[in-house]
Amino acid sequence: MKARNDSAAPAVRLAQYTRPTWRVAHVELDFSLGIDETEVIARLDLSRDGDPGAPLELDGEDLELLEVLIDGDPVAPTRYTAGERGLVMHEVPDQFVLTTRVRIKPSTNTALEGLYLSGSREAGFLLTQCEAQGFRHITYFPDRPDVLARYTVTLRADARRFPILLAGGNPDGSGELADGRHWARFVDPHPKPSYLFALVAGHLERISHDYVTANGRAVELHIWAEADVIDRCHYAMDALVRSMRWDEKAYGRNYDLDVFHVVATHDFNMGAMENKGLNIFNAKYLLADPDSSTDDEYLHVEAVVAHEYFHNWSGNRVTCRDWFQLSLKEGLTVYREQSFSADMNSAALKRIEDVALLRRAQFPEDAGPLSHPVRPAEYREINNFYTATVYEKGSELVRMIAGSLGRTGFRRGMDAYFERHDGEAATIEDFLAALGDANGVDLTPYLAWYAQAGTPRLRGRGSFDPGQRRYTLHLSQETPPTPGHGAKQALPIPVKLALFASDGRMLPLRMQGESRQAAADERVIVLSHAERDFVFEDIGEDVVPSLLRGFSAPVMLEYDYAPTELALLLRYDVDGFNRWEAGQQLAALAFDACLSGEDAHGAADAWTASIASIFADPSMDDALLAELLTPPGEIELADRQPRHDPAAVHAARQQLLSRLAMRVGAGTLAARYATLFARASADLDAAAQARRRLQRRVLDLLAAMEPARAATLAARQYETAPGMTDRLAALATLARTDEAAAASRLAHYRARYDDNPLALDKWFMLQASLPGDGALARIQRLEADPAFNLKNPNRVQSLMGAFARTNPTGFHRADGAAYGWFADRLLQIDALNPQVSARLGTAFNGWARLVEPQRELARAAVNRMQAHEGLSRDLADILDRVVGG
Ligand code: B3K
Ligand code: ZN
Repeated sequence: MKARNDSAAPAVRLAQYTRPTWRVAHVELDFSLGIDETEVIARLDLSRDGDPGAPLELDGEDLELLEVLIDGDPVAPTRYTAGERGLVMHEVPDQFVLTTRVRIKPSTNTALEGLYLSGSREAGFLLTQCEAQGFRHITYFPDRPDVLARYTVTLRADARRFPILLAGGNPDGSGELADGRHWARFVDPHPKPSYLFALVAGHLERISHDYVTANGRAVELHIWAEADVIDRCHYAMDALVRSMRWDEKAYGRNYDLDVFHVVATHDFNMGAMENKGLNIFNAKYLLADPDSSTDDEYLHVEAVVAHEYFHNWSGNRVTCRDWFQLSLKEGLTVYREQSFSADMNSAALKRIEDVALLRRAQFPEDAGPLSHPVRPAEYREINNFYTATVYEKGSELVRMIAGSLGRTGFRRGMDAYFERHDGEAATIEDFLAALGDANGVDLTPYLAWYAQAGTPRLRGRGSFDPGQRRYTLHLSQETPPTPGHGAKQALPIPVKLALFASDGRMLPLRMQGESRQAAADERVIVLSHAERDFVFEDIGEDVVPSLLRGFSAPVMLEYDYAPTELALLLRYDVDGFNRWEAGQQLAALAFDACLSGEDAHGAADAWTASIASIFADPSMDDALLAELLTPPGEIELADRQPRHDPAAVHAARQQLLSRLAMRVGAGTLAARYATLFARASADLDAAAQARRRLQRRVLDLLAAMEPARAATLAARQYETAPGMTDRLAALATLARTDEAAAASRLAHYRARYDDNPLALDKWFMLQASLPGDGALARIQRLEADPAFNLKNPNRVQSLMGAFARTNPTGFHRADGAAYGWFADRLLQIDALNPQVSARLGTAFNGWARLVEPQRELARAAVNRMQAHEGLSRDLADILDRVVGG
């Protein structure tokens, strides 16, 4: 499919929302499926909703129109216009059945939006992806989420080439046709928007499970995949069953069809898709086996399976009125998914990982030119708004609101939301109103969080008055300007806090004006204005505040802690998240010391000493220790500097790691490594995962100090690894410590996993993230590998995405050569798949903060791409925003 040459398309604005003029009560779709050509007959029961005389306007792109009928009668071509964007018909009745017949071409659809082919012509299968606006590539329709219709879908296809036929809804008959074809029909009783439509057709195998919902419905669960990978779907089935039970318990939500299908594909633009009754997954988030998946991948499969399932209520039963409300379903569903994962695994670790992700992905997004509110006010291309801000920050907003209502209040509010808006297309205002009304509170102040971009800075300052036995915490907030939005308003910021005495005790918190009854030692205060003093009484000594416990609001905390104060929190804080956080802040101060070459306040010493003593503590949990041993990453650390100098940040962080290694001691590290290595197993329980996590960190630390010794251990670990987590970790350490020894293992891995695309992706990714000036040449060798393929989104992400996102020194080399190479590839990809090129294009978001000459060179690369003729709207939108065009 050619790139859409419509980069000048006008912006769509939230403020200009108008209700749909036409409703579709029922739609009947009839597909005659073929790889090169598919015919689609659509019968829409249309009725006018207001605006008499308004024409009928239906969306439709890349459709070959064959026939139009009104109430069964052919319509002369003079009565309609079929243009590039859709079909317009004047002088139509107020109520009628419109039938269209169109032809589409799945095999040339490289954008993977609409109906396309996954895999080869001979053996691959057909599938659809409609969110956000892919349905218009299948048939003419009002392709907007506030038009909800009931769907009846009939699929017809050659029975040998397409033995399995699936669409969303309950099965409603199937049979043979005279000409070697067969058919199957599906009826979905729940009205849904077009973006939730899906079909799949081809050779697929399945695993199944009989499930009975809490309210007594028998449901057949089927996971489908190609024959060679079907055995790797059992973990996903297990996760699906646990997700369904969890949603019944935690939210009282039951599944609502007789069947639920999940399908795996290797050709997918994103993670997965929650189509009603027929979820489609990128294989990366569905397949898992110990030999080829890491522990993190198991966690991702569990989380994404849950996420897509949870959408059945938060997104499908209650959908979005328009795409500006995207976070209504995505932020909420991420929050539900995070809560599920926290319940299934360690809640403290989960919180640490989620906040780390927010800081790694969302904070930089919000600090650069692509910054936008959780509910954007306008867009040129909606696919560019499936961002960390809409998803991850959106989830943090739900978490804040849930926290303010308490567990039972939030559940009461969610029940009210689902009840009130079931079968409707809702807004974020509706969500806040339902939650607020159910609890008798006004949540409208939180709307400002949805409307305002940028990460608020929360500044704190404490002062102790021994005479009055009083501690005053002064809090203030400020949100820096973001593109197009200078003036920022104060937001309600819930701050969960505790006060620590110097011996590590938490003090009772009685605030000024409160009675002397037993006071809690943790509480939440809300800063609603630009600044305020919070006064705590009966405080007999100076204290160290533990602020924003559990990361109670998505802000950057600026509190001028002395290294000794952070060391105290790192030692005593019982909030698992804040304990880790104290370590991160101390590590960041230690990093500053390494970068500047001066450690006037002894931060590096305080951090390494604290971590070394925790390391020696035998009661310490392996998983938390692994996290504590890991300082913030290069991207986060670079964000602390006024100018981003990737090479300097990398060197200073390496120095920080080697200082820590020296403090702990090579002997101690090697001894701990030996103990962990001796316990190696392929088990998947939490203890085994924690062991692997810690073993990896310990080996990496050793590598920072004694690379040769670490390389020997890594080589042995690669040879003996019982599963992928240990194998891949060993390979990564080896590749950083001994290039020659790594080369033979990389070749071995390449051959061993030649027929496993997901394992090969990791092979590309690992090498793409190796730092330094040699990275570009390595990448260029890798793209010559026969397994590299510009058409496959996973492969492109694992080479180019990993390079641009996880390899700052390699990507930002000072001669700009990597930018030039990247831009060339981006243009090639853009002609095939605009969603993928646009996503990669966001790698330039931070260009303006780079040091020279990188800053100028990055801008030049962006400008060169902008000048390219035929750029897609997707990529043009990203590039224009990146350079403020
Ligand atoms: N809703 C889909 C994402 C669709 C992306 C369209 N460009 C997956 C999810 O968030 O669950
Ligand atoms: Zn989602």
